[in-house]
Amino acid sequence: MHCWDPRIETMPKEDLQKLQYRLLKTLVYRLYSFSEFYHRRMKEAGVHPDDIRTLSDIRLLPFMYKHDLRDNYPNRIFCAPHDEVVRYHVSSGTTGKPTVVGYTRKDLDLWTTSLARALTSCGLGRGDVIQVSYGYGLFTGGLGLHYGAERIGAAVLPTSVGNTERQIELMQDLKATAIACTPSYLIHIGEAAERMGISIKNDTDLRSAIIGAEPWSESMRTRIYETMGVKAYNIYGTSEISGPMFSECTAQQGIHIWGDIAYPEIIDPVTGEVLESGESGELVMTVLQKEALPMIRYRIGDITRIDDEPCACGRTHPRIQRITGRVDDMLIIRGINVFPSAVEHALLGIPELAGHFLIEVDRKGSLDDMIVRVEVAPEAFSDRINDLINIKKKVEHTLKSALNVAVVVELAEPGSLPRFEGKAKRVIDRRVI
Ligand code: ADP
Ligand code: K
Ligand code: ZN
Repeated sequence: MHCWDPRIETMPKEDLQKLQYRLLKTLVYRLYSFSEFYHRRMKEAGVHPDDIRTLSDIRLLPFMYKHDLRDNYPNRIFCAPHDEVVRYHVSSGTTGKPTVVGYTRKDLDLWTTSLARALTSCGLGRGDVIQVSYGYGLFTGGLGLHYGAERIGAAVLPTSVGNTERQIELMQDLKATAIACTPSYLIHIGEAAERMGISIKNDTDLRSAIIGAEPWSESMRTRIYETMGVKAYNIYGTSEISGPMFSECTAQQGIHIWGDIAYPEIIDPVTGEVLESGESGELVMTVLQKEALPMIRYRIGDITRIDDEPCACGRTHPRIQRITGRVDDMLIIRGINVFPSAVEHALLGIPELAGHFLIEVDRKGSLDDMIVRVEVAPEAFSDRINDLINIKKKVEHTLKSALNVAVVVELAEPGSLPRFEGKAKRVIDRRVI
């Protein structure tokens, strides 16, 4: 086994837990003293830093939610002085307002360190050429993987998403050995290569793929290996904890969560009770050393379980298993998080619409397609095709800028979409992964 930081990665469990306790204690004291937000939260929950006497006392601390970030838009929850923040990322919003995350130098360094360990654990290092085909920009995927790959001494090919044929040419010309992207984009690249008469398996040096940002399955792993000759590794993270941070190792038996960086818990999403190790529930993360935007017991909303047994690779840090679902209605479209409530919010601002809508998600070929059917208001409905085309364009434009993902809009006649008496069922997801 080759580790990025053997001392930390193979540290005895008891030592790791002691380290986690020390980091937690420091974090809680710091936030209680310096963050108005956390101070108030802890007071409301009736907990004082002195009450944290063991690692499992973490469960005395209150949860944090995505809406805590939105409610404090853009950065009122930040805990570092303004001039110590050196990077922002922004993820798509739920009710109009996006969530902004920020990093100090140390935060960026820890994020990169986390990815350096992860990429090394997938067998990558010096001499590898890693094509980063995650989006660069406000999304955390591109820049995150970029710096992680540089840190381990690999060469980075920063292609970002799109322009697929050129990606394939560059992959061949520069002999990329690994690619980081969403699983659906990887399959799309495989299909595009086939159309170009190029076999990824035989005509390129690509051997590994670091894929995540959306759910995928063991059968996709097999399909990717059989059709492209590429070993796929699962990578996981969310912008609130920094971005993509943790991945599988070569043993491929779950995603190692570096214990000195984050402390994962699994809770019952209804009662908030912490579940026994091995039970499936909602993942809650505490990022132990973050400065600009510390997250304590952040309710990510993903469903998984923790495996604390020793890993075949020799690393001692716990693993989470594949994400099996979400506790909320968040959809992931081409790696981008989309909340139906954000669609609703955006549509409300368009006077030509009646407020009824239906989201249909499908996978055409390998990429997700999202169709939003909207009902035109009776007074705006017209026989003139031009009027309707204009409404459609306006809705598409509004949704694209609200959600950061291209959406096909189909207009429906007044009164034609389903009405609901109870809870509206506004999403039909036909994707099978
Ligand atoms: P990212 O940059 O990782 O996409 P976001 O904050 O935009 O960060 O999205 C995070 C969400 O994406 C997670 O809460 C989860 O629902 C989903 N996600 C990320 N990685 C995976 C993965 N490997 N498997 C399943 N879902 C994932
Ligand atoms: K995502
Ligand atoms: Zn392992």
